[in-house]
Amino acid sequence: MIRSANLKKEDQMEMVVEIYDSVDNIRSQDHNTEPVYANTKKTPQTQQLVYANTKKTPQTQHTVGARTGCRRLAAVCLGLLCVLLLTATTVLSFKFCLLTTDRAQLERSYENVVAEREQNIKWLSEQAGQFIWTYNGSFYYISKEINTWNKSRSYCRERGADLVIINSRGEQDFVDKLRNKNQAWIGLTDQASEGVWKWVDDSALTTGYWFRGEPNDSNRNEDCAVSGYKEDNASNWADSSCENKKLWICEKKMF
Ligand SMILES: [Ca+2]
Ligand SMILES: [Ca+2]
Ligand SMILES: [Ca+2]
Repeated sequence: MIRSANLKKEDQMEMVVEIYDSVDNIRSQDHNTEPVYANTKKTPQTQQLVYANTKKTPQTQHTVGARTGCRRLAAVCLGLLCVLLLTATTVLSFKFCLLTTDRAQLERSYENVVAEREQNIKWLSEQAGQFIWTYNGSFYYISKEINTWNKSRSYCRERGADLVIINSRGEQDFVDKLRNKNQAWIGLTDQASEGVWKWVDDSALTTGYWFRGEPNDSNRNEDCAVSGYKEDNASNWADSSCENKKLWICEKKMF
């Protein structure tokens, strides 16, 4: 009887080992498969032995589930990272396009400045030998002869300049020194419309330094402005006949 009992116990152990192997194989193929003992015909004691002798405990099942969750989390994180990279690439590409556009505009501006500088240098070269005065970013030329207002202006324009436009008290003081107590034409006229004084760049007169009583359009024939009508007076402009002959002052803006 004892031998028979031992044999049965050995049989039981062999069955346990077989079941253990089967469970391992099935779980290795599919982690979601229910425990094998559920489909076996073994007794509860055998099932307990199966669990007791196999390394796949419920804790191991939780570990497998946790690993699956980690993989899914990693996949989600990788997807988010891809989206972030794509967004960053798009934003950087857009900014690169803007920078490229700004650089092209800067290059065009630089080319314009260089062209203007070369033009000014050419103008200065053409004026070499003549007496050139500078003030506040402009070059000035005071004539050594006299002429009518229109011919004086033509002289300036033929040299890339124009009759002087006086924009400030400081520039008026500078012109006063330049003309050295002589009268000189300035770039101000009301030939286009009587009483409407405009500078030669077609801008309106805002601040004038007229001598008292001027402009008076004497004999209805005074449409050109002269500086130095009355010396020793800070306000010394007057209108005069454009056909009178006087010195003139050209201004060439550098900026
Ligand atoms: Ca000026
Ligand atoms: Ca007039
Ligand atoms: Ca007058």
